[in-house]
Amino acid sequence: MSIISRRSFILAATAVGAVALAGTMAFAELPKLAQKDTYKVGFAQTESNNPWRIAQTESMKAEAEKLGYQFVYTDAAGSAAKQVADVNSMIAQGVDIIFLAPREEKPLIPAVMAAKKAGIPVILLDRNVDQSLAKAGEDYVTFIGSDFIEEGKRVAEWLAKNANGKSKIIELEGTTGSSPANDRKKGFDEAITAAGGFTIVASQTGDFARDKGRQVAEALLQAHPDADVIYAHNDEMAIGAIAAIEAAGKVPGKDILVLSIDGGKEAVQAVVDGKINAVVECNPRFGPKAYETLARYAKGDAIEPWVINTDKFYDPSNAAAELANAY
Ligand code: GYE
Repeated sequence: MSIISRRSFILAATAVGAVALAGTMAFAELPKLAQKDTYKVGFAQTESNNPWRIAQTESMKAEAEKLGYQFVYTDAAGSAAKQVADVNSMIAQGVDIIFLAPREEKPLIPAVMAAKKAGIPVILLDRNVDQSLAKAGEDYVTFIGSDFIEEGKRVAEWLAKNANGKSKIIELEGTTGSSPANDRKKGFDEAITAAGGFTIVASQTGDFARDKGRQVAEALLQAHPDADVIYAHNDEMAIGAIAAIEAAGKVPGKDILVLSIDGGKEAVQAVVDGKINAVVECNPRFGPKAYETLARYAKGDAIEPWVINTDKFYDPSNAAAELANAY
């Protein structure tokens, strides 16, 4: 190679390298958010089939209105594929930021990556994505939500103290592949195994839905007539399970203990009525925290990878007093 051609080779190689580097850097970097008086914010909801989801949407919408932000809302009606399409349509509409409640941990990864590629920051709300496929601070800004492992653990700890000899558990799991279902199971199963003396006789998904929860509880109560505890990953399935227990001629809360997570008004009332024994709240009022995080991010603050919501706990000792505050 002559000196000249060698030099131009090095120059060319450097130029290629710089382009490649710029390419990876652009891809590796989280999209920024400008500080503005108003924003066009997208909220991609998973479904609207329960009071928890309705309270969450209400909170996101009301707070956006209060701040004078434009609110672009989609409801995926229980379909991860629709939710991916919803996020793509928000990208096409040029929203400033997307709040995404990923229905399941893996199928929403392409949506997170598409927004990132389009230069639109994403904040995950209430559910998380698979941590081996996308990361806070790299692919999305942060995850705002409860500690689901802790929620499951709190249910197990209450049961270990208050079981009074009851020990055969039917577990009604949330939506398969969703972070709250995975983590509420993990937290509960580990803590109940550690407590000792309990058996999970069956564990099956009720998809976080009332009617599915009732049907699954009905079938599992028939298959396991000696079951004396039902742990449901959310209120809707717990309320469905109450109907199944009554249909089986048993008394919910007495013959069969019922434990739940969410803490909506109907469930807290069921605690007052003695049909549910204990509920861990999962706070759905995300609005204030969501937009406060948006503002901090726009200001250039370093955002923690997980903005944790704190949850209350309801049992017969406080349910009547707390009823008015439940959503
Ligand atoms: O418990 C349930 C809802 O993702 C934490 O999803 C949320 C859960 C909540 O449909 O009721």
